[in-house]
Amino acid sequence: MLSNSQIQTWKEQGAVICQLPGHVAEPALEWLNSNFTLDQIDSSHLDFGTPDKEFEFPTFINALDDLVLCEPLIVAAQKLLGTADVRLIQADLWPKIGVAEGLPEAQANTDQRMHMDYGNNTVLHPQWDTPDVVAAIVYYDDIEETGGGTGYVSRRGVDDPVYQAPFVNMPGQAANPFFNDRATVESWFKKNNPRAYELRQQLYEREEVVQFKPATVLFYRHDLWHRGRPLVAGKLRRVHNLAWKRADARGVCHWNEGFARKSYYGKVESIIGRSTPLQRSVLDFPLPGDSYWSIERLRNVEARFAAHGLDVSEYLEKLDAKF
Ligand SMILES: O=C(O)CCC(=O)C(=O)O
Ligand SMILES: [Fe+2]
Repeated sequence: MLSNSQIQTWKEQGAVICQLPGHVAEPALEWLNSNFTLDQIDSSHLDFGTPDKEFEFPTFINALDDLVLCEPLIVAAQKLLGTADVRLIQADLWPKIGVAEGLPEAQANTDQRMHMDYGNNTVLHPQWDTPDVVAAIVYYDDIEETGGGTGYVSRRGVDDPVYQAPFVNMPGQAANPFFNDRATVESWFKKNNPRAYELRQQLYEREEVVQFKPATVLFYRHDLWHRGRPLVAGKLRRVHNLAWKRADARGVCHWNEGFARKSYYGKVESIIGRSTPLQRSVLDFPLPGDSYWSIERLRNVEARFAAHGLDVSEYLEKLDAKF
């Protein structure tokens, strides 16, 4: 899904846009177009994320869960992070609805402030040369109809003045108050930190906009300047926000609730059972050949999941290869 030059673009500039293969996106699109339309959703929910975490992975809607665990996305995350061992840390499907212009509310999500996402995903600070996380937005609608393309600012090399660490010139960092709304945030910076205000004005001037159609994917970094932009009033945009970390990343937190939490009813178990080893690995079920595995450990997970379709033969073969 990603060429070498696209991988380079992500590493150097912070973002790259591509298209999911049709056969991967089709079942999710069909499900969404029948079950997740304007008249079927709570139109009063205007914030990020699904209400009550309803569409956080695992949703037990196969078309959605299969998309989150599809191999092309995992392979892209592996390539971008430069490691075979990646973990899913976020997967949430959420609606954004266009609202008619009104007085801005400080925490409104409609016309977001420029920000980076690392702040509520890690207890540390990102380092540009060694990215730990790749985030993605999968779009299910057409910008021509809905508007609301994500805005982002490509990094222009190591000397780019807006990409000089530490990245604290944003709400919620270094004791700056947290507001979501652009107008509220920029009037605060203008008054309280004019230098940061000037820098942030450059971000808006340099903003590029993701032009999406159904199954477009924006891969971005948690240290990319970006923001959500207003939709056409009354229109619905549906997206999946996804993120993976390197298995050895320090400080990076899990966004979703623990994936095992809804076990016991056969649904989580069936995801383990029907997935491929690569798909399981993003849930921290070690890959075949991983030093974690022993005969005993394999027999135990087999006892737990064989009734749900887990076949451990590939893990056993790789285990034998070690001796
Ligand atoms: O809605 C979008 O296009 C981006 C949202 C975003 O960046 C966020 O909520 O952190
Ligand atoms: Fe964001």
